[in-house]
Amino acid sequence: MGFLDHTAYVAFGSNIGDREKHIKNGIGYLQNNPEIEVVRVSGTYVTEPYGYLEQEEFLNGCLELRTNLSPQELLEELLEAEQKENRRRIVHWGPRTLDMDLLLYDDEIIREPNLFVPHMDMHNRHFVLDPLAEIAPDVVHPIIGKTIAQIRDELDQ
Ligand code: PH2
Ligand code: MG
Ligand code: MG
Repeated sequence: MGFLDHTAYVAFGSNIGDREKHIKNGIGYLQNNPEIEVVRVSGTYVTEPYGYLEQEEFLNGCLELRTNLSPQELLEELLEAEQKENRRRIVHWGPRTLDMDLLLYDDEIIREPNLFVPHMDMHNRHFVLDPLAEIAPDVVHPIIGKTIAQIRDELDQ
């Protein structure tokens, strides 16, 4: 086996407290793991709440990483990063200090009770597709069969 063989994309978001700090800490937590290399981070985007509207604006972005962790192991790291930033789950889709979602893991399709990859709603969300298109425009969505840039461009049509 090689080293850091897999490529994954993660979406991050925050809409409570010091949003930049929560995001910076979350990314730092991943960077401190020897089995993860964060290779690219998008800019941060100010976005209107989607789905559950009675909440503050978000900061959102995406990152690319290389890893030897399995998708389930990587998911655990993301949840741990959220917990370190005192994430409390009260309202589904509601306000959060830090959200880190696994979007893509190589071109794998995973349908497990606690993990859907590709993320099941990523293709409908500007707050995911805009930053993701910044760092990975040519990556192909393994179910839709189109690039991230194409999916983003077609979203409002
Ligand atoms: N996350 C949600 C629900 N709504 N809206 C924005 N703008 N950004 C998010 O990250 C977000 C959301 C559930 O994960
Ligand atoms: Mg989310
Ligand atoms: Mg989440």
